[in-house]
Amino acid sequence: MEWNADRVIESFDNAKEENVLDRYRNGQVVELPADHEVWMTGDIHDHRTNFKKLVGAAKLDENPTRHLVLHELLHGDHFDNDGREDSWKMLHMAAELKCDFPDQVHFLMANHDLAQIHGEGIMKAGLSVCEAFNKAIKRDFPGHDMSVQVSITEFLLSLPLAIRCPNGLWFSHSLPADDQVEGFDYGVFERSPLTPKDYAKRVGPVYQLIWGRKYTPAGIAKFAEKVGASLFVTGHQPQESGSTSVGDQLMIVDSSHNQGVFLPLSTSDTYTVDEMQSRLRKYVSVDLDDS
Ligand SMILES: [Mn+2]
Repeated sequence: MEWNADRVIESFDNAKEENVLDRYRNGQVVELPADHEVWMTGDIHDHRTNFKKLVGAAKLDENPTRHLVLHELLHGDHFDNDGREDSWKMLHMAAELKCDFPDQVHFLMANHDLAQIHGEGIMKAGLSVCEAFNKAIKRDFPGHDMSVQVSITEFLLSLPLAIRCPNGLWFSHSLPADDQVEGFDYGVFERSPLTPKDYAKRVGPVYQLIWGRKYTPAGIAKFAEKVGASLFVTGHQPQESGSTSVGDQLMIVDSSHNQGVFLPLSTSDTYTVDEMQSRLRKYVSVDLDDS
């Protein structure tokens, strides 16, 4: 397939604008209105079937008060024989979806986005996932790869950090580790624009939020108090069965494989973790024909 660099760049630029101008965005947080519906997902990692099922089942055009939360779309396993990985296409589909439904599609920044922005970091099977990603852009946009890469970087930099709902629900890619909750720079959620210091490895609040892994119910409770939330849904930690809960305030969901799940919720009802558990939907239960 022949790709037109100008058109792809235009999509990323427009989606970036929509992210920045999101009518529900306040600083780095998207604040969803009451009595709406929100479908929280886990990391997608270029799982194209799950993405198609999700978008098909959501029927955003027929459900104007339904929101879709997307994160960590890039870096999957569609490699060609030369090690080029083309999840830029997934990102592009998501960017176009944001342009089509700017008030209903919302992103969360994830650690793979940050790695791609910095062009470094994550290795998979001895290969740099960022390099493999850039190599596919070079393959698909000969002579224009740098400008496509820049538009992707700018799009990724425009992603908000968190989404919150009137019922105390909070969505982010991950949460800060226990030992970072106390010293965490909570001002990052109101700050705009963010600075390189915010993204800094290990010490920046963006990094700490989206890379965090070691948290316990006690640390989560403290973070909840700090941000005024009561219940969290995140991704980031792979879940073979699709999901897991941590204590009574956190559900982790994964959308990157066949047993993956997503979580339809109301922005106003209150839930326990068990109630959220019972609302999980497996992608295998969704017919592709729904789309
Ligand atoms: Mn992650």
